[in-house]
Formats: sequence, structure tokens, C-alpha cells
Amino acid sequence: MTTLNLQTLKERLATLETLNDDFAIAHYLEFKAGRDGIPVAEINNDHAVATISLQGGHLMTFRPRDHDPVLWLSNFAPMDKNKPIRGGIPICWPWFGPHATDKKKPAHGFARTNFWKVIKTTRIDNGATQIVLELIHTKETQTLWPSATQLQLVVTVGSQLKVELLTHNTSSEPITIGEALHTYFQVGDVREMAIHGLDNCEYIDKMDNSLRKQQQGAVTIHNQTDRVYLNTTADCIIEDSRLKRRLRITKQNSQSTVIWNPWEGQAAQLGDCGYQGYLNMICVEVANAADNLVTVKPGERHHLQMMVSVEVL
Ligand code: TA6
Repeated sequence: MTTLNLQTLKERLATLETLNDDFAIAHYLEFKAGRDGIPVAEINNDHAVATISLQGGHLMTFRPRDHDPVLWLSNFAPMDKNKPIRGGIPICWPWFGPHATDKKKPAHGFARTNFWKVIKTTRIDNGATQIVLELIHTKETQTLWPSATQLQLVVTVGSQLKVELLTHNTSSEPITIGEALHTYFQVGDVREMAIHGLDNCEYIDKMDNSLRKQQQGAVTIHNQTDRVYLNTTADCIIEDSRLKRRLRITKQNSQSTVIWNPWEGQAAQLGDCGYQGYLNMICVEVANAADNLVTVKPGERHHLQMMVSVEVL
């Protein structure tokens, strides 16, 4: 853990007190100090438990009652706190992957490595808990992205998980974004699972010179896999025979689905997946990427949505 100076820690803890005064929901939602003292919202209701870091607006964990965790999270906390947490749901925005023209800009944009503020917290009638966060723009983010753009995240934690990413173009010019909810799903053994829903879809195979191919049947993983499926609005189902469950991923306003597993070699290069962590994760990412970038007109909003539910086999 990097040592924070006492003043920073005191500021962060003061923030914690303010956050809990303004946004805690007794018995259901509380803010605690996470990595480097960064506030984390802990949600614990009748349906599920979840944690969300204000660094990156990063949903780190989600576990419905009576089920195994739905999200995979590395137990390696990167030493550099500007590096995104490995696992959970990193937010890729306002571009996906390397920047189109300037490789010095951060991969997957800057939303996942900057701070978010709390806008609202709500206990919903059905017993779910909802939190709304907003990306805090800084000189650095405005240099990377000069267009006035508001980005909000709405997370609703119930027996299902709902994640919404709202881009509001508050500038006077159209903006074009790439984006992804880069979700790391927990699986019993990635070699014993299959992803249904992408049959016949065209995809870009980043492991084969970005050749465009067509999916035949279910997606299975037996080595490093990195694919952007295009022009698909379909639900995906992760059939996990080891954990004896299905994870159903439903989406709105998303035309791309990204499938990624680093396998042994890339996991070793990344260095933050833990020992054989790659065997227990599969990224199925609700996205708009490659051919499917989104243009938002001045004053308009784009509303990316993902719903995740667990079904016992
Ligand atoms: O979504 C797949 C991908 O774009 C892969 O190419 C790999 O880079 C992965 O994201 C992880 O990226 P990160 O920057 O989080 O290490």
C-alpha cells in the first residue's frame, strides 16, 4: 500500500464523515475507507452485498444472497493508485482500448482512474439499493477530453444487478465516444464454461491480426481470447458447469460485446491477476466499440445499460 501523508488521509476520513452524513442509508449503505483511504460504498441489503470505490466509480464486488460472487476481483491491489483495480467493472470511457490517434493517452480512457462524487443514494421499494455517481472532471481530464460532457453512473443492487452509464453532451458540438462496462465475471473454471448469444455474430479477432470472422455456436475459452463482437444487441449467457449456474447479461443501447481472457501469458505480463486468476474470470463487456462508436448530439444523452441475473442450473 502506498503511504499517504497524514493530511491526505485526514482529508479522506473527513470526506468519509461527510459522505455518511449526507448519503448513508442506515443498515443498507455505508461509506468506509478502502485502498489508500479512498472511500468505498458498502451496500448490504436483503438481496445482495456490493462494494463500489469512488476511485473510478468502480463496482468491485456483487454477490446476491445464497450465491457465489458474480464478479471476479484480483486480490492484488496495484501499487500505483492511478492504475485501475483489476476486476469488478472498470468503466472504459470516452474511448475503448488504445486511443485512436495518440497511444500516449491512457488505454480505455480516463473514467476508471479518476474520482467520482456521490449524487444520490436511495432505498427502493423492492428492497434494492441505488447509488448515483458522477465523474469529477479535472485539468487532466479536460486536456484529454475538452468537450463539456457529464458522465454519471447508476448502480442498482438487488437480486439482479443493474448498471447504467449516462453520457450527457453539455457542449455545443456533437461528440463521438467509445465505451464499455469492462465486467470481470467469476467462473468456476473458464475451461468449463460457454458463452451463448453470439452465434453468427461478426467479430474482430485481436489475437489474429484483427481479422473479421463469424462466430460459430457458443464461445469457449482455451487460450488468450480478445474479441470485439459487432452489431449485436443480444443477451449473453455464461453457462458455468463448475459453479452450476447461468449468468444472464442483458443490455440496452449497446451494439458491441467484448470477450476477453488474458490466459496464462498475458496474465503473467499484467502481473495483477494473482496465481492462475485467469482461470476464474471471463470478461463479457457491454460496449460500443470499433464500428459501433456512438455520436451524441449537443444537449442529448446516451444511456448504456446492463442487467445481470443469476440462474441456478
Ligand atoms: O477488453 C479487452 C482489452 O481491451 C484487452 O485488449 C486487454 O487490454 C484488456 O482490455 C485489459 O486492459 P487493461 O488496460 O485493463 O489492462
